[in-house]
Amino acid sequence: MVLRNDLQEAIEREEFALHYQPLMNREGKLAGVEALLRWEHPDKGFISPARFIPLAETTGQIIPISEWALQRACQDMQSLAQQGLGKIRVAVNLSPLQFQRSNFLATLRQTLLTTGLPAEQLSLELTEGILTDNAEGAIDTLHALRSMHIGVSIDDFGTGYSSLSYLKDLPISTVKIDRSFINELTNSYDDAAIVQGIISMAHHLGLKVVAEGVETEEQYQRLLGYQCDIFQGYLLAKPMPLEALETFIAHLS
Ligand code: G
Ligand code: G
Ligand code: MN
Ligand code: NA
Repeated sequence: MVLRNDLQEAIEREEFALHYQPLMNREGKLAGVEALLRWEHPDKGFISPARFIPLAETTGQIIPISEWALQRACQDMQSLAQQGLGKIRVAVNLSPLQFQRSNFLATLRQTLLTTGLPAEQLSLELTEGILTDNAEGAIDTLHALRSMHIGVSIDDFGTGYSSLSYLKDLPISTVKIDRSFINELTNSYDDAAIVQGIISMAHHLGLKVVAEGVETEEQYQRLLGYQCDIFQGYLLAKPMPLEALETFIAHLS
């Protein structure tokens, strides 16, 4: 079990790392990367964010962790650019607490300023819950992000209670279909219908669609047929440290 004190030590000792998972477009070119937090505990080894983010949310420790992650992701993209590997777009996951803080936008602006990362290279992943909790405040924040040219994706799409219809008035750019639907795509008519429906409706609303958790060639081919825009999953590439990402990008033709 992960304890608050362990987490405090991890923050102080900077035991966190970011791994990056490539997202590929329909032409097989790199569309961007998703930054995924990792905790490298000295005794317990690697601990998944799924195991410590819920605790960090309740203690508020998510705030320094998130600020570190955002800063790191921006710095890492700048480092890729400086090495001539291109202006790579990075998606950072946001926690509800972070998004709802009154100084969220100010912190974000400050991070872009200090790292020098162009805002167009940053996108943020939010879950549906963030938007339904405090709808009015959330919509204002989304408009501010759009005016800054920061992209916004709805993560884990399809697992919440809301429908695509609520997206029509929100200034977002992308939906990411939850990997549970992709997982069953080729075994379940229901899941196949849901995936096709999401893609078709999202396109009518002018949104791009990412399929996450693409693990098999069969799933990939189906999604291509359904006109999905962007693909993420172990079939294409696993999350990897920055050095491995550099090699990955350098070997793309
Ligand atoms: O990489 P992995 O499958 O272990 O991620 C598990 C969960 O942790 C995912 O839901 C992912 O969105 C979340 N996550 C990964 N990195 C971050 C981060 O930097 N901040 C927040 N808030 N969540 C993250
Ligand atoms: O909630 P979110 O979508 O941010 O979570 C992303 C998580 O999904 C990361 O922890 C990442 O490691 C994981 N992931 C990425 N690709 C795949 C995949 O193809 N299969 C599975 N099972 N997990 C994946
Ligand atoms: Mn995500
Ligand atoms: Na997801």
